[in-house]
Amino acid sequence: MSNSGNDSAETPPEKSVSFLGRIRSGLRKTRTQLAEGVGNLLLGEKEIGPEVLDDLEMALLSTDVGVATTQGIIAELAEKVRRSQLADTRALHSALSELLKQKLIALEGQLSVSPPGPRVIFFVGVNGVGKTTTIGKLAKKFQREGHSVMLAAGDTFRAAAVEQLQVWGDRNDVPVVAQAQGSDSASVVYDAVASARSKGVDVLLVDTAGRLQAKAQLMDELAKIHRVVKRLDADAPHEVILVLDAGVGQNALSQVQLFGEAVPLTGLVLTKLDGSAKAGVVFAIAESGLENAAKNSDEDAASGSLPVYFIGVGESEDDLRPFNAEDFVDALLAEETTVAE
Ligand SMILES: Nc1nc2c(ncn2[C@@H]2O[C@H](COP(=O)(O)OP(=O)(O)O)[C@@H](O)[C@H]2O)c(=O)[nH]1
Ligand SMILES: [Mg+2]
Repeated sequence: MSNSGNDSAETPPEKSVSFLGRIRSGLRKTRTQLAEGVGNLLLGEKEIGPEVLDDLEMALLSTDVGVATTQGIIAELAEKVRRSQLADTRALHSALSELLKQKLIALEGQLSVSPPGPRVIFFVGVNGVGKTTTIGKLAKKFQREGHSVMLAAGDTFRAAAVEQLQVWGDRNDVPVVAQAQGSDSASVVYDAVASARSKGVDVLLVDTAGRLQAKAQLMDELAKIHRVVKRLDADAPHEVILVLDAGVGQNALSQVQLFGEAVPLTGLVLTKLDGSAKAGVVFAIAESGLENAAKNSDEDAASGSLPVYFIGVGESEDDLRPFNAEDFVDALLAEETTVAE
């Protein structure tokens, strides 16, 4: 965990209510999708009939939890039922909640930006998933926490992409290193790392292009940026974060595979959960046992899993939330009546 004292100091008790409220409203579509199988578990303390687990199975599958994970969960619950460990549907609901939380614990992780800086953080991913938006949200968050931030406009393919970052940087007083559209993005990023080092910036957030149509070229470009940055700092990039749009469901796994072949991924951000009923993909990500490229070999890593650092549950700045297994599952399984929207 981070040792910056700010975090806890600025967390008034009521914040946790709105904090959960936002995640809950962000996961509404998936919760509704699940409700057919899960919701009726809570309609009183009913006996567990044979159709209950079938409905639950269908509900999990329909939110992209994935076949293997779903079957594992159903089998474990069925076993508890067989051993008469679950008195009624409400007990089944708690057991389900526990199981789901256990599955997601390994995905929790804290994005560290502690000194010595600059921490160089790459954002990669397909066009339109939310890379630039996420960079903007995180830049503000880091600033609020007292860190100096710089941005690198590494998506040089579209003029609009460079402008989007520059305009955003101007408005928020965050320096942006950019060159004209079409310039070599590795050279933009190299300049940015050099500048961040000379200015003693704490965090450098690097935007990159995501044209999947030009796949080979895109992957070469990412690999090149990665290589070039190492000439200035052998430890950089300190993080390579793949941004995924939750709306693609299980397809997210092939994007992890694809980008992971070009650059060693150290974390994920899952955006647009609010627009999707497929939030179950988080379980598929956990199940697939994706490894954190930075933690394969060494140190204190309790879990070598690729962490989900943040989830996006809406367009506003407050809608980018650290991923927490307990909050996430509670929001997914919450009773609709208790949910403040
Ligand atoms: N609803 C919703 N929209 C999001 C979220 N994250 C990003 N977006 C939107 O997705 C669109 C594409 O984002 P952008 O950052 O430009 O994607 P990029 O091409 O990967 O840089 C923008 O309209 C964002 O506002 C989210 O968590 N929820
Ligand atoms: Mg962008």
